[in-house]
Amino acid sequence: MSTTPSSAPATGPDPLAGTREPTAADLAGDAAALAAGQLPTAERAPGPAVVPGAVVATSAPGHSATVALGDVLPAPAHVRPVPGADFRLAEQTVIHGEPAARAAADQLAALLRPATGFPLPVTVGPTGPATGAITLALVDPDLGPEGYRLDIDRTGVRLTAATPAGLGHGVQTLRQLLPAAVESPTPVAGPWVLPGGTIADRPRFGYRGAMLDVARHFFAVDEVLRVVDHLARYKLNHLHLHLTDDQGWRIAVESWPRLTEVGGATAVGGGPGGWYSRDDYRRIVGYAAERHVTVVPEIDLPGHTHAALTAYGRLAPDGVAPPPYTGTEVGFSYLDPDRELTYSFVADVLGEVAALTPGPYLHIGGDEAFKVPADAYARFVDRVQRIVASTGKTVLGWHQIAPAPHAPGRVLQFWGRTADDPVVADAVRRGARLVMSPADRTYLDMRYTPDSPVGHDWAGAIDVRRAYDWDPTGYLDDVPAGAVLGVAAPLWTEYVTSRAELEHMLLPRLPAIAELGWSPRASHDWTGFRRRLAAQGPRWETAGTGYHRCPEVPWPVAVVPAPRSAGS
Ligand code: TNX
Repeated sequence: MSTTPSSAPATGPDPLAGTREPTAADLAGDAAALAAGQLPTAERAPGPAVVPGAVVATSAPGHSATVALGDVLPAPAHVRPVPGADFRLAEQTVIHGEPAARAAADQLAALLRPATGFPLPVTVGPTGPATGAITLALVDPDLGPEGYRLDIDRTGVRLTAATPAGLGHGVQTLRQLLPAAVESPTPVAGPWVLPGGTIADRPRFGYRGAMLDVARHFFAVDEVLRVVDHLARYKLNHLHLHLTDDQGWRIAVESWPRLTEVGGATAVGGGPGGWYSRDDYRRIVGYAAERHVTVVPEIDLPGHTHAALTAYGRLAPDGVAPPPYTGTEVGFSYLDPDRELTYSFVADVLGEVAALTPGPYLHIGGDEAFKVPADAYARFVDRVQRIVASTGKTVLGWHQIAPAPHAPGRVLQFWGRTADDPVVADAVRRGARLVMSPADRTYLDMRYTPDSPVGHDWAGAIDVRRAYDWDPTGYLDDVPAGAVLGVAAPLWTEYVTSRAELEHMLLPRLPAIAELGWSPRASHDWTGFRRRLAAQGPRWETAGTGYHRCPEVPWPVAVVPAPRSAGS
């Protein structure tokens, strides 16, 4: 097998030689979709968007060329293709893992079985078959807590990492190295060829995430799990859940039951709302953890608390419970920072949420508390930061918490739009670190273009190139690169009401953020990214995932894989 020392130069997307450019037919297909003037089928209809009989090309067995080794999104750090060393998955292929790699081996088998129809038995033990196997092993190849290495040759595939998370990311790479038909929920014809060579990969940043606002509109557990799947596919490792806001309180708190019973009963526009029981939340957290995604729960304080006040009038500054709020204004509600009841409430809520959350962070919001004077606000944040510390968690908050005193480890989520933010720079000098979510680049609730059917526009339109073409460590002045923990893309849901709309807003911008978070800066390249992104379209369509077929990406014409026949 070839070797790639971890010191090999970052080749980024350059080794993508051999991948096809869009053909005239592809571009004609795009034009036709755009001329239709509305969301293409893939965006409107969750569920398999490409079905036999649809107006798309049908492939014979041998449905597509082998994927090039570097055609992975996010772009891997080191790629060394070896021509002629492809491995072909077959009926007899075995997936073998040492005991600690069992979960990743099972996950890989579960991803590959539906489309291939192969049994892909998982065997566990110290050493696997010498040939014809995909072998997963936990070794220490100096690839860090999330890195992995993949060696593919004619005799087999070897995936190694130092941690289960690294193996999980390697599994996602293997999935992308197979043809798009691998996303089919039912067996389709092969061949199932993995390109030969070596990938040695690790992330640029440790925090790569997305936020889902389940407060403005509620999303059921299954919808959240689908979002986790989208994150895991692109190696994003944090799901921030915005659990509370003026329009709804979505997480059960046993010591304050009316928060959900009353505060969870509505949503923007007056819909029925909804909330997660403790078991629902545990299910989300557990499903995410299996995919190496850490859930970051946000309880937005002291503003954005109207739903809590509807449930418990005694928390309201005037002691009177207001009626529910179903509009989209911000900044009018607050908990009184000068009352002790406020802090016993906050301690109860944060204590329960911390106990349910295995991850290290508690997000305390802190944005848009316009009615609270600056000095009272800073005192409030200081005290809440101490409450978070007493739960054993680390504070994350929107960057408005910057003026408060430093708390050990605290992280500010920057959602501003200007490079010059002396208050944030000062907080960084006092020890804070940053997650970058600049609104004009990462806000997935913004429209793609001014005439998009869904979304806000206060931070401008964000097309996929705008989401991609910036640098998380280059955005803010006077902040050292080492203070940036990573990047995250918030999806606020004032105007997002369904799974179809969620996926329309997430895809294809989420992979742009994922690549900023994972890939080496030296590999940043719009042309290569857009070509690799285009190749995700057929994958989403085959998997029944909606996405926005934005015009700046050369989406290929959808291809229906032929059903599997005996021996294919
Ligand atoms: C600002 S960004 C907010 C949210 C809104 C969002 C809409 C932030 C921390 N606060 O309350 O939903 O704009 O884009």
